[in-house]
Amino acid sequence: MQIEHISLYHIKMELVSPFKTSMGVEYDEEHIIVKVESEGITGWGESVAEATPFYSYETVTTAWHILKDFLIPDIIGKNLQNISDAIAIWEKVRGHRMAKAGLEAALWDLFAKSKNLSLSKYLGGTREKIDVGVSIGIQSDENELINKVENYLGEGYKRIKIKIAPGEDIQYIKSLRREFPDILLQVDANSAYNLSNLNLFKEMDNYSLLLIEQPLAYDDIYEHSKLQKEIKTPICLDESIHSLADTKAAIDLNSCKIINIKPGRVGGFTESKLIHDYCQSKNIPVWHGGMLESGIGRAGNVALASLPNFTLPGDISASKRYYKNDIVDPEFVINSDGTMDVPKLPGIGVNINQKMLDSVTVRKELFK
Ligand code: OSB
Ligand code: MG
Repeated sequence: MQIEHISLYHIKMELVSPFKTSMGVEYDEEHIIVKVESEGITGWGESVAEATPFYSYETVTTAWHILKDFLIPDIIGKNLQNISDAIAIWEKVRGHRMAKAGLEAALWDLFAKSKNLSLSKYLGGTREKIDVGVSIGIQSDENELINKVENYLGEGYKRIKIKIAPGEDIQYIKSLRREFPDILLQVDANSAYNLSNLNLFKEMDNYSLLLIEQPLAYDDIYEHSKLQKEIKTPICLDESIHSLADTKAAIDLNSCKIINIKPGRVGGFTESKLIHDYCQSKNIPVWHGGMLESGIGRAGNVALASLPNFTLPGDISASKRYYKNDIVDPEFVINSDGTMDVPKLPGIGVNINQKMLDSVTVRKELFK
């Protein structure tokens, strides 16, 4: 397909409530929306680099720079036969996976639409509905958390994930388990601990957690293997996994028993599929993480999570759990049975609400 125009939109969307993690508090989310126009078709993607380099070294500013100065010039005006053509061209750019993933996602949407296939079908998805959970930030006290969880369970969410940080961990887990003995519960530390906290993790073994997400350093695989040997609860890696190679290392070292896949973190849907397939061959379940995406990124996440080895509920929640108004139409909603419908229309399967997109855009640039 002849790549004619590419537009970047730096968006800033206010969260319905602040999101506190061991990395800090977020009040709004900044991402980059990527639009690719070719032969009368428009493809959309979202780069999940944030305003700050706290989850990843990438930021909106670095992703914009890499897109504008390297990735876009490499494909604009070219006739791409398939997505792997673009990936091969970008291979010389090391890292910057969130920048790549945003543009790659727009190409996936474009190619799926050109073949009149839903993105789910085009990616190899096999489900019409996916199981979804909710990721809850650190609350000011245990009662606040219990209230939140009660509300989300009432809306149908199948699994609860809470963020933890040193000093804001075991007491929250204990009180949630006391109140809700049977719910699917997991925790996410976002790298806030080290091996000296071993006793704390051993204590967590008593609360039937589904998994502990990224307890140790964001760039570690080795020490997680030491921790996993000492505890029964499965470790799930998020921050440490950027590629199929990282996945192989983590599985080979027994550093985790579960993998969180976020297309942004691993450079896109192509790498996500490789990780998904490899984990499936090794009997390692995967689930879909989230980056507080707008509906554009969320649509891609829902499509990817329809692949068969996404066997645990994802951090894919309804639009209104994040934002008062989403930039897609229809917005994403949760069914009362804790599932979300996978869009069936071609590509990402939702329309862009251009008025809403314009209202959250703080910077825009067109390339041709
Ligand atoms: O660690 O999974 C994480 C949001 C931003 C950065 C990192 C993470 C998260 C979440 C939110 O947990 C998940 C969601 O989008 O619902
Ligand atoms: Mg995480």
